[in-house]
Amino acid sequence: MKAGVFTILGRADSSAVARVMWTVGELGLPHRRLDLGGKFGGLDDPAHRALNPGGRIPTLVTPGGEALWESNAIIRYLTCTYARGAMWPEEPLARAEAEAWMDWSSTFGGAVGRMRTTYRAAGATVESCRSTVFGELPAVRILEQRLEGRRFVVDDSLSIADLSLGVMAHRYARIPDALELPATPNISSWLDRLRDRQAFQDHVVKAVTVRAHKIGG
Ligand SMILES: N[C@@H](CCC(=O)N[C@@H](CS)C(=O)NCC(=O)O)C(=O)O
Repeated sequence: MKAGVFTILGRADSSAVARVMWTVGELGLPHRRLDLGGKFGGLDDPAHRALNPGGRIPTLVTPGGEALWESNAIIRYLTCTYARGAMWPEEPLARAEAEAWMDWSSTFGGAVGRMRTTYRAAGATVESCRSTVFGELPAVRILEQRLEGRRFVVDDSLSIADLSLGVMAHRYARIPDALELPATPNISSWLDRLRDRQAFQDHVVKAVTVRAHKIGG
């Protein structure tokens, strides 16, 4: 692996890769990304499996050659090392609070993922997918409520909680208007704050906004 540079293995339009790329961008770490997964394949290559036993993306290889996997674990490692006391809260209780939101991001991400799969299915119509999509809204309401009166998910500045939730929230915000989802002003304002950040633009907005989404494919 290249000296002095973090290597991220994974296609850019994966949500899990995007959140790690966003983190690396926020931290200003020298890095490169190599395509893997999706149409690029390679997940089950023995060389990749040796780095990442789970066989998914992303995989991070440090400048020292150590490999890490699971995006949230990678985010914790990078912020603990390079943003301790800032994006990675040092005080144990504050950190546990941020980590709870980080762990919960899989619940939120799962809900948004199921919404997307439902409305993007071939032949789906507003009528056919509405009740399934609306059935996933409780997770959205939890985040909306959490952001009431808050600029970021914990405290007043960007943390590991935002880094793990922001990509799927960006995807949620792109669900077509035709579905008439209830307004989520707190999530919208928070996403505006995230979009003001260059690293979010570079590694999330430009990377995962791959095509216009419409109902039925
Ligand atoms: N919990 C894992 C999820 C990893 C995961 O499922 N990644 C997806 C992309 S978001 C993947 O590897 N998909 C297979 C592929 O892209 O070929 C993480 O956060 O790193």
